[in-house]
Amino acid sequence: MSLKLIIKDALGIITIDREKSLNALNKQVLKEILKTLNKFIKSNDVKVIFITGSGDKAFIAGADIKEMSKLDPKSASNFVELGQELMNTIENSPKPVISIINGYAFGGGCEIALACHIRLAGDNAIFAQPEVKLGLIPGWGGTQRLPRIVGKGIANEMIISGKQIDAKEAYRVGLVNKVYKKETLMSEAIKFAKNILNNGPNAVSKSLSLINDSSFLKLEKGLKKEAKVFSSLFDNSETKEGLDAFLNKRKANF
Ligand code: DAK
Repeated sequence: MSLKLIIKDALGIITIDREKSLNALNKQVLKEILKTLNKFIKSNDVKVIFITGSGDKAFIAGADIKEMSKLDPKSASNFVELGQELMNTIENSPKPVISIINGYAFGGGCEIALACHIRLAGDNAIFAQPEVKLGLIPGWGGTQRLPRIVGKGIANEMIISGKQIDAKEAYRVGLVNKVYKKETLMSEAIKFAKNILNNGPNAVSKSLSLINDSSFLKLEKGLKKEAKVFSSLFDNSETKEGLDAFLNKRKANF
């Protein structure tokens, strides 16, 4: 097993445990993350999911270049499918998936972070899409998700130069939601997650799904869908509980 897993207080934490290779992603790790993610998505004990890397140097230094150097077109296609299935599973997860970026987030590592709903970084985090330096292009969604998050100009710059940006710059361009001191990153991330855990899980899940839809739906269609989902909530016990709790000045029991 290349992962360390913890479930505590409704938080499922996936830690990639390949510190010596800076948590680089080989086929085995991709399969294990995908399997765990699907397990956490089904589990009643998990409401928010974290993905992070072990050690204090790297989140994920990209795809495992040693393994990748042996790929041929057929095995490369297999590798891309597995990677894209993982990124899509993260992005479409009905439970929030948050990347806790504790160091280098390069190539496929940056792409995992991009697929997550929220990115929290330590002040030592460094981001890059350096594939062009290897004669490659981002293959797990970097060319599609990065411009949607930071805009085309910054995405063009990062992808065709392969340059590194630090946590401060990543925050400035909107690549990460928050930057914390590296020593307090995990404790701050847990506090951050508690704000989500207190809310109605169905409302959280429906919101994530509609926000995802906004990437490809025309505004008019997106608004219609939002109105439909909004109305459907009035048949839902979670919504009734939330409204009743407010009116009776008590904490909602979701
Ligand atoms: N893969 C394998 N091993 C890696 C690695 C990686 N990506 N990154 C680092 N390591 C290993 C190093 O080889 C070294 O191992 P030993 O020599 O000790 O055995 C160990 O981790 C420590 O690394 P360094 O000695 O280099 O540490 P430094 O602090 O000096 O430098 C660094 C840290 C992150 C700046 C440097 O390690 C670095 O530049 N690493 C490579 C980063 C990189 O280029 N990552 C992007 C990879 S490309 C695909 C779709 C997507 C992708 C692939 C295929 N399909 C469509 C098929 C994704 C591609 C990528 O992610």
